[in-house]
Amino acid sequence: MKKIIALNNDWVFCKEGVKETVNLPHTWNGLDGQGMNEGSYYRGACTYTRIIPRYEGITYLELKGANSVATVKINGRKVGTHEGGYSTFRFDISSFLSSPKNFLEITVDNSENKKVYPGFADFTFYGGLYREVNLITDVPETRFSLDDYGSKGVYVTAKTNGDVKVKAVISNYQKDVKVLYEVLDAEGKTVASAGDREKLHVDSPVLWEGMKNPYLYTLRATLKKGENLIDKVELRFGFRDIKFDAKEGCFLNGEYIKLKGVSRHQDRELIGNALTLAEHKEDLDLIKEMGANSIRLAHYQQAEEFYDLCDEMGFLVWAEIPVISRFSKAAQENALNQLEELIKQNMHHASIYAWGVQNEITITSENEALIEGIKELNAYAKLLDPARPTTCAQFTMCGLDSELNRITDILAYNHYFGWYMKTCDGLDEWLEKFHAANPDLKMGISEYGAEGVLGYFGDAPFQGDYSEGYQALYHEHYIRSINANKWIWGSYVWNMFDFGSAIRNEGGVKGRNNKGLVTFDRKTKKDSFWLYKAFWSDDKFVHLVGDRYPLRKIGAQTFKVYSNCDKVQIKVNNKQKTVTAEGVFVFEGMEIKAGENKITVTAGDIKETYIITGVEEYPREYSLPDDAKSMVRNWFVEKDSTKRDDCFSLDDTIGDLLKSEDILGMVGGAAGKLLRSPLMFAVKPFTLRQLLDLPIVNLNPEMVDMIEDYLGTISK
Ligand code: ADA
Repeated sequence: MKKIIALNNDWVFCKEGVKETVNLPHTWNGLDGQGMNEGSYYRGACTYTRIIPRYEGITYLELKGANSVATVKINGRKVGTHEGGYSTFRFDISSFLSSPKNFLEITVDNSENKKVYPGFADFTFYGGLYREVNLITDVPETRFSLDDYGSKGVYVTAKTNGDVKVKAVISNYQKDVKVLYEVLDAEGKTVASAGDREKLHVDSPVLWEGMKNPYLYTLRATLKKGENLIDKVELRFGFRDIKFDAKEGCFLNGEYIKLKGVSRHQDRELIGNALTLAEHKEDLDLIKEMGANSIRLAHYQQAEEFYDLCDEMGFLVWAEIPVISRFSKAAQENALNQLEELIKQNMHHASIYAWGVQNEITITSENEALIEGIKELNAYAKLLDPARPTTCAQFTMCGLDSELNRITDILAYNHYFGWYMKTCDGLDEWLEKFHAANPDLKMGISEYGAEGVLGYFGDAPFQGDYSEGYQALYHEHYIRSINANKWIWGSYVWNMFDFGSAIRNEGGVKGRNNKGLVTFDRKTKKDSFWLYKAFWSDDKFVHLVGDRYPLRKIGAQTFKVYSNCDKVQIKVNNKQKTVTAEGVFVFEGMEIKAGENKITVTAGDIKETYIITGVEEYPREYSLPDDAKSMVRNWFVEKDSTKRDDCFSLDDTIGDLLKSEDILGMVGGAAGKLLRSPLMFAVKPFTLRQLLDLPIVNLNPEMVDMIEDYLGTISK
């Protein structure tokens, strides 16, 4: 029988000639990947070395995640290379363990690599051996394959009628080896078994019903020689069925369910992606506390234990590969490989309801090769797992009539109306147009969010002030619009947690995307966290918006409370008011006096008390520092205005714009079509701005602003 030996301690880590002893999980970008340096973060090759003993028989080396290209050598001989930073992979090292002490060297490289996704994205590509490394010893000659894309060599799918389908890849099968499949219920009782038939049946199975009842069964696959057990694989799975309808939304086991979701990156302040079970668990507890029932695990495969916990807790998970931002033909093979690893390693998880094949892949261009590439990925996902829908996260500018909207089974859009674009109303206008144009498409919202940096506070938050107050207003708008449109099957806040993005320097914070509902260290829940809790959770509470800011201006003030109670009362000094509402309770005209003020918020038997101080003016530190003030621009848009001066704008003529291939590829939808049409030759002397004003173009003003932003990224 196989034995797993953890190899997590006492590695000698070497970066640019400097050596230190480290334990895994480990990344070398925990600090510099989060803006804690001058300039950029280290992207290059580093080595991890240690001695391993000789093992008799078949021995594998298993790496649960190495970002992003890893080359393994033993005693100086190359064992193999793995490309892609987020999946499990293994090498058979039996023939390399030649002496009692063997020198194992793993080179991990996170430098830019055109052949490996992700190439360009708004998150830090932390380098390192950031998950466990194991030795698998005593591997039997005949075994469930350890060579099938990092999987356990056994695949299971189940239907709500009790049918279970198993597929096993067995290495070196010999006739005297007996295969046995069994299904065990949650108490460990065998409820179905079959010889080497790959079909089993469980009578009246208990369904996996998301958070209502995340009931899991175990498939046990064993290999026996005579009475000797030689190999065993156990996979937990659930009986469940998920369906999507373009008008009615999502159904889990035939019952309507709105997917109330958040996205999650796998990193944390100071430690980067080198996470342990405790951090994974804490993230999930926070997500659960807020009342979400779904998680988009953006933008890549996450830790096995995270999917396990999602199965147990009942979250519905969107899992995806890092095919993001910029399509690369050179990386297509790697994309297919990462997809196969993701699916083969995870297809037993009841929580995973869809495979995501791309995110915002059209931000720099939309062309034939890209469409074909995404079609190929989609078809491959369907081939590997016909039972699960495929999905994708479209860039806001992807045209309503784009062919890309009709590739995956379901789809979703990322929208930042009200953040990268001035007002939230753009969302409602877009939703209406989209649904009218595509009543048959099953559409969700894969991302939406606004920055909320702790410390900034004012009485009238506005777009671009980076305050939690504006972030909360933005989310108030979105959650209401999402709830008002039943046809939207689900949505994902971008993001549950602030995360590392070394390319960023925004809102006075370096190296971080501040769109989290909870801070990077997980210690502070921003106001928006409580807003979602008010709409999504049944666990009763009241939260005074801005309660961490102890100063208020003297005079009549408006207070806001988020709560999931029906009726909330506020008492400011001696004056009290009661409001009945859903989620958001607004109390106008509450008098604040100089000095100390006592505020009490009550709903039923819940009572919270706050002391605030009345002041003439808010201190300077309550607002964005002057040197951090600038227009909010999307993360991939050139922010340096002097550089932007050399770039195109809406005021360039069509004739000049048409000379640039980049521009032709970049402007999608109606405007793109228009640009490519022969009609353009007639209008060469006109500026793009004049053209976009034509009624036939019918773009909302926010989209026009965005086009201007993109043009500003292309040098003339
Ligand atoms: C994109 C992208 C995300 C995210 C977001 C943002 O939409 O898909 O990775 O970082 O931008 O915050 O701007």
